[in-house]
Amino acid sequence: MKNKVVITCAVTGSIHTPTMSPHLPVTPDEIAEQSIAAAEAGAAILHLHAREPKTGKPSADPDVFMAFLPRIKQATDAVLNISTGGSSQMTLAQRLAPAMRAEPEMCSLNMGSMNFGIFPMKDAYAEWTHDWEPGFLEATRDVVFKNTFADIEHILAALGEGCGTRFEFECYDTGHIQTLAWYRRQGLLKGPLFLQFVMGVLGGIDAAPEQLVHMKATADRLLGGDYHFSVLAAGGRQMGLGTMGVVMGGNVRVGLEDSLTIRRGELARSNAEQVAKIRRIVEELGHEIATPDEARSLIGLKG
Ligand code: KMH
Ligand code: ZN
Repeated sequence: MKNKVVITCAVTGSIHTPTMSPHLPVTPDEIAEQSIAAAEAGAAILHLHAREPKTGKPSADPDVFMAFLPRIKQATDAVLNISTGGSSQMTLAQRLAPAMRAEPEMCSLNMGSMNFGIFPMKDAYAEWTHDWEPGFLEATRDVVFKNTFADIEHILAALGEGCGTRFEFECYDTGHIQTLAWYRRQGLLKGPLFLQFVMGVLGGIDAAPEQLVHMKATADRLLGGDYHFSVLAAGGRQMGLGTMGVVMGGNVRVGLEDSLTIRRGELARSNAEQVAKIRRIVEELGHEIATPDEARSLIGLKG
């Protein structure tokens, strides 16, 4: 029997800037409100970052996370998934601090080091950062989003073994699936694994249907049946490739972290609007969406 479809909503992220959309949640209140509405609209999993309330700059401060996590937990039963990617400008210790404090059911785990191209968004960054950090964006051209084997093992030990957290394995290219399969063969990972195919980040695989077929074929070959996948396509391919992933038997991630629009040329007014749209598509295709508890049992979360 086909599993129900797990919708993840990535609520704010660290890539988009407040100058790109007035609807991007920035303060703890805004993040909490939009997360709760996204869960009510059908998101079983909420993937969460934090931002400095005044500037909107990505924040790794556990206190900022704790200003919205308990509120979301109290108002919904959604799975809370805390980013360990943070932003490519943070150290690993900074990236892990919020999750080490919250000990969530789920965290992201980025499966390889890479270039991470945010410099094409230069106008929005110029407008946003001019007061607090001139030259910020140009400097990111020389930054590696660092996720070495040692980093991955550290996260698995600290959060996986230490806290019973399970992971959204972020795979930005087929090589990341090979790394995941290697750790599985070493006995460091217990299935079923939950893979997020991250498509369309400059530096990773591009967001094209052929590439999604290739990612899925690679995962099938290297992981057998011991995994579930979800599709995240950055920017304008979000809904199209997400839908294709569902048709291929997978799950889907939406949210303003990954795309600011609801359709070409039109800003989404909220995360919930994107969740509601993908939910309509999923249901029109004849699938049911998973509740948070159904997502927990699919992924083997501690609950
Ligand atoms: N920003 C996305 C492309 C993370 O938070 O660990 C990937 C992401 C990384 O969600
Ligand atoms: Zn993220």
